[in-house]
Amino acid sequence: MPLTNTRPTAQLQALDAAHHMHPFTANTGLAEKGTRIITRGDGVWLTDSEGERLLDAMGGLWCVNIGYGRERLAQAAERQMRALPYYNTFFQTSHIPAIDLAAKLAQLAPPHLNSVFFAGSGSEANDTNLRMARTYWALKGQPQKSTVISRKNAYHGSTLGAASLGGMGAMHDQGGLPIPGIHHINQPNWWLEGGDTDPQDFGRQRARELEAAIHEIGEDRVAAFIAEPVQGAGGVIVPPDSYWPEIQRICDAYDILLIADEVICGFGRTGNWFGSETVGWRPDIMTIAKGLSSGYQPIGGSIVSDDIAAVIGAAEFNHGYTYSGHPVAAAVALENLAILEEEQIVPYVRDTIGPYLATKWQSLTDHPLVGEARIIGLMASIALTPDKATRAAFAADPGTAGYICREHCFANNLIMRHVYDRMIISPPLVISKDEVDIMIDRIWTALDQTYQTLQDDGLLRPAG
Ligand code: PXG
Repeated sequence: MPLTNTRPTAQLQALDAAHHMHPFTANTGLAEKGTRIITRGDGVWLTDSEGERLLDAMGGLWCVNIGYGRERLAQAAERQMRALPYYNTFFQTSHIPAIDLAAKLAQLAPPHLNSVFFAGSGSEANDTNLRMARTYWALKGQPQKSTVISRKNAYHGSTLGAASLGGMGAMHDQGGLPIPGIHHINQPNWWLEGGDTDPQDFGRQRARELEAAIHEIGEDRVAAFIAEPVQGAGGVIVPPDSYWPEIQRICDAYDILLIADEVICGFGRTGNWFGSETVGWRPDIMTIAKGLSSGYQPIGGSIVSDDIAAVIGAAEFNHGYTYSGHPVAAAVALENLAILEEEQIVPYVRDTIGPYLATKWQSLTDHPLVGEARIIGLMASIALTPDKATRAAFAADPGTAGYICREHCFANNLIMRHVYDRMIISPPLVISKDEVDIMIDRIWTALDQTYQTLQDDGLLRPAG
């Protein structure tokens, strides 16, 4: 029996406002406005407590790759809960879902990555990676090789370690971050930071900042470089093509580990199983979460190279989470991977729906507000600008225009996010062509309305 909401929205909103602290939110302001309460999901569609249907162009939070409402995942969870709802893997025990999921991930991952350390989320997995990379070098007799290089505007999670690895200034400003031993280089965001430089030259320059940082810190003091194949939460920043091979060249030239954060890019998002394959990286560690279970259960992990597994395995790695490899989460993840394979969803993204969306996405640059449109697989972004020719920012505070656009999207029953003045999407991978058409239609409507609002409010002015 499907659950149906029978409670008044206002009552739910009041309880939410009184007791629920929302992540990344000014809760007092939200309490005054009231939350939109989501009650059901089916495919790419959500239903709210008023019975409105919304097209979820964000796939939840970049994670519902196989879409909402999959009965098979509910059944897998129920079966596993009845058989064994919980057991740990700490003290010489194991269980079937964790064993099968680790083996399946080893099969899906590049050939040299065959071992999995489970976590409950992407943040936890990146904390694991930080400790594992440093421990790896310490066990090899080089404890001073401990600095991890990352990028500004990267997102690697919200725990102390992961937020330090990330490059979000607003996060570092709160709680005394980053922790020591993390170094941030610039991101490959040509639209915002490329100036007059040719995009391909800019891509190479930004990659070579990694080499410069290694020289500055000293190769014998750098443990690893961590990066998303394509920055997601930073605004779906698809770098110029020249960027990725240069990063791989530099990682090969120096004795440092490459950690590919696949939390968003993994499990079909970019048209291959892993974003690393799409961008031609050969990582030593991959961070996974989100699409691993399509968000149906909280689970993450690190898939590591044979070399790292051998070195780390020789000693006791004093690290682990109560829910590492949780049997219900692992069983649900396995069912999710089975569906991704059976329905050939990864080739569908690469060969069918990705190219279909790409054409429509590029056409958004015909809108007067849209500067560049970038897309890779089924993650995409557009940059809003008051002047395309100069790639100008708005005179208003960054994010003002983006927020207005997001509000218009929401009012049109389309969930599309903004990162400052970039609009981003990451829809379920099962989205159909008809649904892409509806999504693009609603985006056009929201862009027209945004243009009108900006004009009415005198906000169409470029920054001086
Ligand atoms: N790495 C990447 C690349 C991510 O995108 C994490 C790690 C952390 O995963 P957990 O499971 O701990 O959340 C993420 C998460 C946003 C947003 O606003 C993005 C994420 C999380 C919350 C908000 O786009 N990505």
